[in-house]
Amino acid sequence: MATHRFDPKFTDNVINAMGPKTSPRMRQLMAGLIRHVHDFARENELTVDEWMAGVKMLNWAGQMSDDKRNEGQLVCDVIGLESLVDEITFTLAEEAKDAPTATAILGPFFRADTPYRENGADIVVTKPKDGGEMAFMHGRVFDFETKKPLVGADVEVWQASTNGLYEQQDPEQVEFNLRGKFKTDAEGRYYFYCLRPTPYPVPDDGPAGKLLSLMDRHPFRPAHIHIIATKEGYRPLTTQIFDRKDKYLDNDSVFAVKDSLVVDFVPRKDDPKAALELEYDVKL
Ligand code: MBD
Ligand code: FE
Repeated sequence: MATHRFDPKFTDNVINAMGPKTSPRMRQLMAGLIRHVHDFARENELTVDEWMAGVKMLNWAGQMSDDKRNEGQLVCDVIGLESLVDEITFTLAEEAKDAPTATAILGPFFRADTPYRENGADIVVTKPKDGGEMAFMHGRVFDFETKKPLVGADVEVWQASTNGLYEQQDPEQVEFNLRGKFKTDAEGRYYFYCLRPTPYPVPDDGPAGKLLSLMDRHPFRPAHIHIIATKEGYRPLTTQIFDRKDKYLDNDSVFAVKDSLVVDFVPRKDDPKAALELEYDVKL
């Protein structure tokens, strides 16, 4: 009696309702998703109120999102999903021992329309009110197998200001502040001025922040600079680099830190524009 209260056959029925025109990948993904979500509900004896709270959170995330804010992605980030997908992708791609530069997640503040700047440019167009620390960032892009420098590769970077806000979140910053796209020169070099990045909280006024507080977690990310490096004929690289001195390296709210992506800012001499320097080579 009552054996069908949590009968897993119900789950099979739902999965088997898919028709023959579904693609094999869609069938696999939806079958897995339905199975795990049903198991989650059964294992936890999910209540109607708890399920509806989840639905409300999804709707809230959708309502908050526009071209300046991607709350659905941020919710995935705080439960580690974007970092897990990144790890799966990188691990599957990493055949060789001397691998290309490690990947990290894109995050919600990338802008596809970032303009090119000349090497040597200063991406700090709106100076932070508290000054911030200026750094000269430079390096080369290499082919990881041949070790040859790549000429004409694109290196795109973006970072938050010292108030913890990316340009599109902050009416005080000019458009594309702290963003730039650079082409490597004849020696494969890129170089520009930026800020030493500072730790900051992910936006916590929406469902992602609500989830963090319900899980008794802080919203902080360690100081980082985002990088996308591309060159025709190579797998595009999306990554982030992290300041070794940051106190949140071991507890990033979105779980993106990898050891090989931790870098050292060092003192720079005889440059009136920057007292710090960061050398970072990218291997594609
Ligand atoms: C960020 O700045 C970020 O880089 C990621 C991955 C998630 C939230 C805020
Ligand atoms: Fe970021």
